[in-house]
Parts: sequence; C-alpha cells; structure tokens
Amino acid sequence: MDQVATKPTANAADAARKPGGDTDRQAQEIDGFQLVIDALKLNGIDTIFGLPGIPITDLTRRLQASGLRVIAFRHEQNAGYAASIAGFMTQKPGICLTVSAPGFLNGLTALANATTNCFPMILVSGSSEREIVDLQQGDYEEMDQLAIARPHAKAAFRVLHAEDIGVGVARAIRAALSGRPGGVYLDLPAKLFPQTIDAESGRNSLIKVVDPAPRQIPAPDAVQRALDLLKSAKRPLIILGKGAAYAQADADIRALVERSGIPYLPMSMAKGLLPDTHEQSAAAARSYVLPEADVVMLIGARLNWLLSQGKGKTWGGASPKAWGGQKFIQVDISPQEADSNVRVDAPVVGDIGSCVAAMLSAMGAKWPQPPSEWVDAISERRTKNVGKMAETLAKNPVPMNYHSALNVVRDIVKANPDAILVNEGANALDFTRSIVDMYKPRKRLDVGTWGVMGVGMGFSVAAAVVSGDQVIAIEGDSAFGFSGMEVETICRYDLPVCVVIMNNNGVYRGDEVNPTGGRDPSPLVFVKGARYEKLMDAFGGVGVLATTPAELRNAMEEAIRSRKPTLINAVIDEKAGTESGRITSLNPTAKKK
Ligand code: FYN
Ligand code: ADP
Ligand code: MG
Repeated sequence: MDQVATKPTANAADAARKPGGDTDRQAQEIDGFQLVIDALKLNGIDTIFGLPGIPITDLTRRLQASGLRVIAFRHEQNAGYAASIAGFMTQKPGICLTVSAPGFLNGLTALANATTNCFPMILVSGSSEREIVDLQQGDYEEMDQLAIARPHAKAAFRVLHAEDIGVGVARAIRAALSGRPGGVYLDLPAKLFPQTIDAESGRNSLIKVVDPAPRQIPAPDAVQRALDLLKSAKRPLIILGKGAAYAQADADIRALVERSGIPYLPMSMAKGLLPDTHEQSAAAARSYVLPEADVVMLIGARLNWLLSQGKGKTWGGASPKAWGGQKFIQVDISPQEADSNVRVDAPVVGDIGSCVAAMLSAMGAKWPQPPSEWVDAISERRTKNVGKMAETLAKNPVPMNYHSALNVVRDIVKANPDAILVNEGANALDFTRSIVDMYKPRKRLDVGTWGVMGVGMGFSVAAAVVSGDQVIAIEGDSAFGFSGMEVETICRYDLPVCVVIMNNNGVYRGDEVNPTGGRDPSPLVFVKGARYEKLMDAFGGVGVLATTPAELRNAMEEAIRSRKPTLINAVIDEKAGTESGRITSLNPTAKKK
C-alpha cells in the first residue's frame, strides 16, 4: 500500500503559524505547496506550463526551485495548448497551472480542446475561498470553477486538505491517461497551499500511480471478426487517425499496413506515421478512395465531421446523409465510439498497440493481398494528382502564393525530417497539409478535431521544450494573431522555433472591402503590409521579411542552421486563398441577390 492517510493536528498547524515557534516541530512539517510539488515529481512530471499570479505565484516559484522546468506564458490559453500537446507527444499528462477565475477560464478553452482531441492534460488552477465563493459573498476572483470545468473535462477534482493532495494528483493523472485520454481539471483553493501537516505522514500520503494507462487487450473473437471482414474486401482501406499516432505503436502499425498491402489514408495528425511518400498512401487520391472502398478499417480515427460522419456524398451516398454502403472496422480504446454515426460491423476495443499486435499475430505471415485492380486504380489517381501538384508547385508567380511558398517549406521539411511542423490557419492549413510531406510519426501538430485557431505558439513552445527538435510553425496571418504575443516566450526560453506567417493581409484573403464605402475596413482584412517580423525583432529574435521563394528558403535554412527564434513574414498575394479553405461547405452564406 502506497498511501497512509492522516489528519493534520491542530498543534502542528498552530506551531507552523506561530512566529519563532517550535522550530523542531516546523522542520517536521510539510506544507501544501511542497506536497503538490512532491506529488507531481513522484509521478514523473518534469515540466509545468503556466502563468503565475494569485494564488499560485509561490507554487510556480517553488516548482522551479525544486528542479521542475517551468515555462511561463503571456496568456493561459497558450500555456494550456502547450500542456495539451505535450501530453499528446509524451503520453504523460501535460500540466497547465493558472490563477483563479479569469486565468482558469483562459485555460479552460485549452482543456476543452484537449478533451475533444483525446489529449491527456491536467489544468491545475488556484481558486478563491470556498466559504465565500459558495455563499456568493464577493471574493477576489470568485467563481465556482469546479462546476464550470466539469462539462469540458473528462474528470474534475478539488482538494481541500493537504493530506488529500496525493490522492487528488493521482486521480487526476489516472483520469487523464487511462482509457481514452482527455483533459482533467484539478482545483486547488488558495488556503490549501499554506496548510501544514506532519512531514512523514504527508510524504506517506503521496501516491505514485502504478500503470496509469493500463493496456487493454482486445478480445480474440473481435480481432478475428475484423480480420475476416478485411479479408473478404475487394476494395479495402485503412484510415489512420491521431489516436494511432498517440499510441506510439509505430513499428507495428507500419507492419500491419505493409503486410496487409492495403492502401491507407492518414488523417492530418497521423501524417508521417508511415512516410507520406509511401507507395500505399492514398492521401493524394482521397476523393477517390472514400466512396470506392468497400471495407474501411479505422485505427484511432473517429467518423466525425473530418470524415463526413462516414456517410453522404464523400462516401458515395446518394444524398447528404445517405450511407455509402461501406462496412467499417473500428479499432479504438473507447467501447462507446462504434456506431456513433454509421454501423460498425467489427469494433475492436483495446489500446492500439495491443490491438495491432493481436491483428499481426492472427494474420500470420501470409495474408492475401488486395486485388490489383484496386491498388492500381488508386496508384493511377495518385500519380495523376501528384503530377498536377508538381506542376503547380513549379510555378513562380509574382507575388508569391501559397503554393510557391509552401514548395519551399516542403523541401525544408524533407531535408529536416525530425523537425516538428505546427500548422494553423484556413488556406495556410489546408494547403500545407496536402503539399508538405511528413516523414516521421507525431511531427505534424495542428488544429485537430475542432479546427481551432490559436494553438500555434503554444504548440510550438511545447514541441520545442519537450523534444529539443527544431520547430517550424506555418501560420496563417489571422491564426497567428491569436497567440502572437508568445513570440516573447519563444525568445525568453531561446527556443529553436521558426515561425512562417503566410501573410495575405486577412482572414481567408486580404482584398475584401467595406461594401458601404465607409472608413472602416472589411472585418475580414488586416493592416496592409503589416511587418510581423518586427515583433520578433522586439524581443531579440530574428525577424525576416520574405517576398520571394528564394528569400523564404534562405531565411528558413538560416533559422534551422542557427536554431535561433525566427519569424519570417512571407508576403503572399492578397488574392490567394478561398473562403474557409477546403471546408467552404460548412460556412453558410446568404443567397446572392
Ligand atoms: C493530398 N492531395 C494531394 C496530396 N495529398 N495531391 C497531390 N499530392 C499530394 N501529396 C489531394 C487530395 O487527394 C485531395 O484532393 C486534396 O489534395 C486535399 O487533400 P486533403 O487535405 O487530404 O483532403 P480534404 O478533402 O481537404 O480533407 C477533408 C478534411 C480536411 C475535412 C479532413 O479538410 C481537414 O482536415 N480540414 C481541417 C480544416 C480545419 O480544421 N480548418 C480550420 C478552420 S478554418 P481530392 O482527392 O481531389 O479531393 C476556418 O475558417
Ligand atoms: P483524427 O482526428 O485523427 O481522426 P480522432 O481524434 O478523431 O482522430 O480519433 C482518435 C481516436 O483514437 C479516439 O476515438 C480515441 O478514443 C482513440 N485513441 C486514442 N488513444 C488511443 C489508444 N492508445 N488506443 C486506442 N485508441 C486510442
Ligand atoms: Mg490570411
């Protein structure tokens, strides 16, 4: 048993409060601050993303003093996004530490995003005095944070007594990591931190979580059912999602795809799980394979909006909600995921590592390869699309456009396959996804399930801190604005982050005008010719204005060579871009007169 629960004694608490009191006794006591720190350390947490202030300033300070890496941000939302992506990259819960009420709410967006994306994260927020908050008597930063967090988190806990800190931290870690990972809220009221208890019983109250993400072995009959269905397919397809990337079962996933010979489609954050240049990749034939496939095996991907809910025209259905006739196999850790949109004929419930290993062993060494008509038809489409893309990329228009700029990024990523690519925007996102090939797992971090804008600098900071690798952030000029102030954070910690802003002066594009002819600009455009690179200059990083692919290439190469914080303002045609990128259909518009 790892835990011994004790109540604080009144004497101990008194002695701790008394100035010049019994120093021996004080030495034998431990306070809430230290217990929180020790509980985190005991569980292998080594990095905290946050923003200090009342009531967690001293906690932040002491975390650093006790050897944890504390990365302090300029806005809690960015610290939250950083924590969440650190969780995705490491399979350890990313910790975001904030102040109460407004700081908590700023972090909450990131917590909700983590839950939606199945990223393990713990938002730890200080909170105001319970008695006053609950009677709504008007405390400093009064808010019932626990209640507000609950619907946005996988779990939410509050710790009131120092001797419960060990349990609180352990429960938060288990909730974040076990089963389907997600966001967890941990509420730590201001009064908890200075509470003292006997040091030895305090230490005994801490819990080192054993096996926080237990393997979940799939049932053998479920595995067999899935393989039988896969074997019966004439036009099978595998879809890899970010759950597959998270699972860190890279070699087995690759072996499964290669041994089966089945074409696969990577979801955006699964790009690079196998190199995008792999001959079985059907990414460049997406709109062909989805409606044509007869059996589809989803591995860590949900049939949500990104896959048109598994039905409708994308899947060859006769009308927007009609089933296209595909049979689905779904490999997922959540037993509730199957049938969420269309019938899943073969759910395989378990962790992806165990599921894929079980499939490989049940497949045996010899597995019938998919019909060559199917494989050849895909390869023909792919060759055609890749060829068309190559033609577009070879053009060198003046001014530069998305394609000519991203052609440079494509080369740089190819030459630096360990670099982590962070990507957000609308057109800046969609074009980068299809133009820039990824070569290694978990190297592409983007807007995820919500299509959220604002993750850019938070993700970049965390990616650099966690991996030590070069980070390249490809940002729409609008997307960058949500977290732009964190370039100061990038400079402060001297991180190898190269931000490239695809600057077309606006949201989607930059040429819209105010239809009334009034002085205000259109709500979709920004200051023309904005000099974003000066923002980086202001904090001691390298700022570069690039108006040609050659200038962009030089600046990116130099950024990677020097590993200096760099921001490249890549000026592109303000007429480049379409409204909402490739998801225009989701954006209702008024009928044109
Ligand atoms: C892909 N394609 C390629 C290649 N890779 N062509 C040539 N070479 C390569 N390497 C082709 C692919 O076959 C598609 O063409 C097209 O490029 C786009 O591919 P993609 O991106 O895979 O497909 P699509 O249809 O855009 O994917 C749907 C989606 C995706 C919903 C999964 O759009 C997505 O992840 N969107 C996220 C959007 C978002 O969150 N935006 C932020 C909000 S912006 P065809 O086969 O001809 O179709 C707020 O406004
Ligand atoms: P994408 O957006 O790439 O399609 P999603 O986030 O929609 O991916 O889906 C990820 C899925 O992966 C979720 O349904 C989640 O339950 C599942 N998942 C996450 N981690 C694991 C794991 N280790 N093992 C099995 N399934 C997992
Ligand atoms: Mg723009």
